[in-house]
Amino acid sequence: MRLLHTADWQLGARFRQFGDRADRLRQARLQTLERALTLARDERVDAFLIAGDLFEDNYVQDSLVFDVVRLFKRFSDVPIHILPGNHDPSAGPGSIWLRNPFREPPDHVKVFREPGYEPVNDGFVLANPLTKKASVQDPSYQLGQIAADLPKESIKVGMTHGALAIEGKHQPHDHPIAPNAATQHGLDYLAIGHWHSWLALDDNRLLMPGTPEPDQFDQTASGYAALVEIAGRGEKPEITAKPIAGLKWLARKIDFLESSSHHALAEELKELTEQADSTVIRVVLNGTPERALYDAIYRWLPTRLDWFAAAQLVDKTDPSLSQAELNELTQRSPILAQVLNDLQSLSGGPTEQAENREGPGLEESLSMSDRNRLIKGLPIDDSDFDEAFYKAAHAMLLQELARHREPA
Ligand SMILES: [Mn+2]
Repeated sequence: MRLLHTADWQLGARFRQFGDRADRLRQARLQTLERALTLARDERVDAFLIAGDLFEDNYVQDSLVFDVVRLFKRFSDVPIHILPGNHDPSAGPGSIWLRNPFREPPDHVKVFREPGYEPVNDGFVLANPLTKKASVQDPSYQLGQIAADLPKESIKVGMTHGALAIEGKHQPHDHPIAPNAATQHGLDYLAIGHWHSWLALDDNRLLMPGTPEPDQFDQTASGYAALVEIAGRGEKPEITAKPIAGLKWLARKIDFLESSSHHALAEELKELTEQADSTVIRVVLNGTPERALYDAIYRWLPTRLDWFAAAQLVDKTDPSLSQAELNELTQRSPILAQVLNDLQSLSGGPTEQAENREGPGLEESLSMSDRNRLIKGLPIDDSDFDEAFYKAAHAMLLQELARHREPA
């Protein structure tokens, strides 16, 4: 038996964080679905499995639902088996599977609205759909009961949807599936969906293939469909991860604590030019930039990000302290003034001259030899304490002061 196992397409996902590019991301998912169906046809699989969450929710537009069925109709030689998941459950208001055109789907499209099974080649696909968003029941349990009524010697592939019941990694009401559910219920293979990264368990008899199109920046192991071959009853399934994603999601940052950070990003964005149309990018701005640099970044970066399929600019900067604010702070605290001065001096930068200041005067700056004398004998490994280290410490202290400044 040969299968192409997919899950978690989340068609119609809103992607609100990407503004007017959200539609580009939704379109990409339909294109990937078409690629996956083409792969299924080329590989001559016995069934194309969708193990839950084909749709984002039961409120997606009818036009999308019709587009999907129109696409399926172009692959009438590929048997398609659909399991309602927690995002698109088989019951409840607006259920896609009770709406047209899924109410009466094309002949080669099987929607498991109820628990049941379907003969496939020399075996069976057994399915237990989800009827609601949340449950503490293990949805694989029912598969064991269905399997018990089928011929002992036939290949049995289960299909359901939920979290893997791994200690500390799941919520109890998230349809928890036992990590050894396939062997426990006498299944040759258990095709599930729910989490968005590839995860195989139970001696490769249980697989969560992850979402075929990434939808997070920190996601690892998404963007695959699983080609599964089962030679016979009891044989170990042979699983191949087939990359099918159309878009790559990259997270980058500018850290204003590092003076060359924005140059490095500019360079990297240039190198990505050719892939920009197939890349979703997020740039996070961190640290306390000087006003002029900050403004310069905003004149350049948003336009540059427009080249990408979709982009997100996340500004986590703290505006830096003005000189007046800094004077005010250091005059109130001579110790703070001294620390800033010492850090500045140790980083090789110019220090404030005591005579130029009002209020309590500064002592002379700490020199490297003073510093060495002070920390001698302390259990400190100072091999990394170079000028750059003190420069960063100085910048971090200013940043902290800016973050905690009193509101004007
Ligand atoms: Mn799910």
